[in-house]
Amino acid sequence: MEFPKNFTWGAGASSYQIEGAAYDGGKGLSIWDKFCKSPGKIYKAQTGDVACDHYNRFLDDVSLMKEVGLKAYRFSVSWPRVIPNGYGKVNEAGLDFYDRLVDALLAVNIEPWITLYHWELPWQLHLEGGWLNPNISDRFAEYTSVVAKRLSDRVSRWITINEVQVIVGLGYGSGIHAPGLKLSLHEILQAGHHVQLAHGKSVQTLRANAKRPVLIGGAPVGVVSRPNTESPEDIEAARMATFDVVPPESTDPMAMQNGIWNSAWWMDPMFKGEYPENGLEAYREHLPEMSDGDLDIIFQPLDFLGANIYHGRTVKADGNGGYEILNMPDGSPLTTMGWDIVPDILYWGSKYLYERYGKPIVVTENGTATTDFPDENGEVIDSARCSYLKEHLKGISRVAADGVECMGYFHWSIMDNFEWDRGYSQRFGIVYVNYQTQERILKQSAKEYRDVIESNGASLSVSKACEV
Ligand code: GCO
Repeated sequence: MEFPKNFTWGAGASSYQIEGAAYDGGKGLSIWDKFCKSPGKIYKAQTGDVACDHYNRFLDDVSLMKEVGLKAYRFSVSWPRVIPNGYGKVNEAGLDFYDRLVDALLAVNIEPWITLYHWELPWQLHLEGGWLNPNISDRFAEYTSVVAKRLSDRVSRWITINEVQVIVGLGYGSGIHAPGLKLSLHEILQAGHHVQLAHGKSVQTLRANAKRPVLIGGAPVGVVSRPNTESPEDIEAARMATFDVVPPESTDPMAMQNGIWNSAWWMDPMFKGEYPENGLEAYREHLPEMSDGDLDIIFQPLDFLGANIYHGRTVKADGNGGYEILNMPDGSPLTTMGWDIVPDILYWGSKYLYERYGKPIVVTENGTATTDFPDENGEVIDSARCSYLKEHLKGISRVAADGVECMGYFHWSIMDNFEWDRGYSQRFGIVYVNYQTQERILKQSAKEYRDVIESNGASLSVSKACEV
């Protein structure tokens, strides 16, 4: 099993999901603070108020990361912790927190990878129209400059915005996520266009303020397909499905939120400087307003494509030059989120994304929720996650052998955390968190991941799925 030299082995988490201290240290409110208090929105009315208390325990958590052998840690900065209202006055205590976190990571040779936006929109900005307000991209650039000025002397890996599809699809479309809006497709696409502009301006700001050479990427969710067989026809069908943009009235099972759940509409502007033809056609009645020059702002030079890939559809050629989406066979494995487990999706996803966009691939998220609990010895034997991890990593090794530039892999997540509308019901961590005591336990998967990292992937060739 071969992985590139200097491959970045990491794990990730996001601010609202782990930090807690929602009302401490001068932090302002975010749309998630408010949304979690609205009845009926979150599983058992749970909130991120305390979460993993990472804000107070980050030093211990960094020690755990060291124990796992991580080379890199991807975390997000909370916009309202740094700028409570979203613009204007900066909260020094908030910046200090990230400053100390960065120092703690560097002290043990873990490279910080910062995501500037993982869904914590300051509440004040929401009141002013949120992502629908055309000003928001300038607000985001201003916030970017505050963070960059403070941290870019030590941080050189940056991701602007996490998963635009989720921000607008679940936040402004289905209302499942904060701020819980159910808007028209036109408004969803308008908000999305502003997210894209914010991305572009943020990249410009990072490059202008960086105190050392930086690598910058975006992390849209990689909604990808895999071929049913490796026939050229099926491979082409899955490629086509991966970059299709379906019309709002489509019955495609993955076309949630009127079809915003796709890759090309969101990735083409960032990585190619244009909206895709098939999207302009599919959305022709709903297109966002754009100004001349918007696409030039959105299309900034990027150093890598961050792909968040957890699962995928299986597709075959339909015999007429099109594709057909297949149901998984009865009894196929599912995560506790109900997501199909199809390990070769990292192979196919990375391959298709690299072919189209030509950027080195960083898998910025991949992982599974499973049912984990400490046994009588206090150990958490998460065999399903061990298998998931190893089988998915094989896809990266294979695609790297095909010549795709693979820069890194970040397992989601370093620790169990607040899974948005699902509250604490879903455990994604390689570290178990007891939310009553805040005790952490390294799961079996963390130990096996340590072996993978130490051997730069060679341990994956050992056939045992999970050593107990
Ligand atoms: C996402 C988010 C994460 C989630 C993870 C599991 O990809 O949806 O980036 O915050 O926790 O994906 O759903």
